[in-house]
Amino acid sequence: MPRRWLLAAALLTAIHVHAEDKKPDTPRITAIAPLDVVRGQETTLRIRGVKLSNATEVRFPGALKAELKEKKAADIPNGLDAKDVGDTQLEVKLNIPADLPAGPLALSVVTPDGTTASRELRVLDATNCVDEKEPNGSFREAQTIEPGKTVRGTIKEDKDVDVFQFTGKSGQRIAAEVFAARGASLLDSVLTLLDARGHQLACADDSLTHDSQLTLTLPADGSYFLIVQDAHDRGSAWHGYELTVNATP
Ligand SMILES: [Ca+2]
Ligand SMILES: [Ca+2]
Repeated sequence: MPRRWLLAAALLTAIHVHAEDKKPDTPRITAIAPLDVVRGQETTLRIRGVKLSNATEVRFPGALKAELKEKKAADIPNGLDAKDVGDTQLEVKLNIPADLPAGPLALSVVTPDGTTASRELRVLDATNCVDEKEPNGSFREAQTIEPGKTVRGTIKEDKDVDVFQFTGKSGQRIAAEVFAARGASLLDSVLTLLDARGHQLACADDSLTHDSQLTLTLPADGSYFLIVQDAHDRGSAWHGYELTVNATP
């Protein structure tokens, strides 16, 4: 795929320092995959962090119960440090009730060394979301999406680039947003909007913490591309995101 703009974006990208509180001896959640759950579905969640290997429970509010299936050492994604991203992971199964309200859902992990601070998942409605379909790493393979829906995707490996295509109209106002760093993802997103010929119209990096948000009034009727990538070209199963695109006439 044409990558000239990617090089430019990489050169313009600042190096970020994640200034989190990192007490090494405190149990802590560093990432959850996926970032969201869908109402009415059985879900397998993977939770990674620091000092989770003796976890006894993954705790949700109310009557929601999770079954702890597995505890093991976690692979360290390339270029990342176990002190930052944790070295243990859990797998839990849970059924998401169909009547659970859409929105944030907090969870924490209980261990003999203490309970982690809570992290939030998002509860989505199946009618409003669509899963990313690989391969979607080039303009030719772009995944067609509909404004108004949320795409659940992952920058699954180093240099993974996810390309989405939508049809827009001249004068339409587009608002596109990535949700990742504000949730429990390791992704530091960059979001780029291009026209049908591959010319860059807008690019956003850290709009809402490390998450990207852009708005633009479309200049013409036709196809447009949205590209999600990591600011440091890193990727793993823990680099999940939600991409939401809204269009107003
Ligand atoms: Ca992907
Ligand atoms: Ca970013």
